[in-house]
Amino acid sequence: MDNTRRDFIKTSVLAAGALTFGLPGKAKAVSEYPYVLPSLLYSFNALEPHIDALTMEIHHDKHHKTYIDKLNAALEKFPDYQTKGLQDLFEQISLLPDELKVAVRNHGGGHWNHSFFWQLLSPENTLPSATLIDAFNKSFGSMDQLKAAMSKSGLSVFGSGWVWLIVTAEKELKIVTTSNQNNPLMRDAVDKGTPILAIDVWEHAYYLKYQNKRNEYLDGIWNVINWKRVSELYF
Ligand code: MN3
Repeated sequence: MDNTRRDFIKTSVLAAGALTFGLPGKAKAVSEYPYVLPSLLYSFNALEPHIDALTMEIHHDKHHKTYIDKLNAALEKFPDYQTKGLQDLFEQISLLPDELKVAVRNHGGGHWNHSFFWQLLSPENTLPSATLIDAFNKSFGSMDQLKAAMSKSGLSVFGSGWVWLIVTAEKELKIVTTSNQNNPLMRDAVDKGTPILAIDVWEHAYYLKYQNKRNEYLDGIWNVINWKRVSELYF
């Protein structure tokens, strides 16, 4: 592939990503049925040494792919729900037929959460916008305190789950956690809101490199957060 073509694809993926997630309040579905695995915007080894290449490869190509395959398989039996976006399905999750409800929660959540997470990582050095830094200062005291509080919350998740930074209905920043592949967009979430940052704290996200030391993974990941993307999601 020549560079022009590669740049075109990269730009298209970025544009699709922007459309996909939109901005708080008007976020759209991650893509449409049948769902497909989104490409990463960086290579598997780009986040070394903080996240190792083999973890990225297995996490993206196997774990994320499996969520998509199982979500598609479940939706195959429910044509009426195939045309709804994933976020619509999250919004009405407790009203869905039982079999679909479980699949949307686990595999739909898995697909959305990972598609979101990949965009929030970058090998490049990025900084939050002045607006976002202001918001961090107001809500948490400083950006360092935001990071420390989010790492601490991530450490507190028992078993598998996620730590999120969300914008609440009151337009406030809040750190929340979810278990498994639940997310703050789901109708029955304890803390609802629009995510602008997420960290996967499932063992599959860090075990090969960090083993039981989730705290070290949660320290290291701050080196590869895509603050430019987080800033775009916040307004
Ligand atoms: Mn994961």
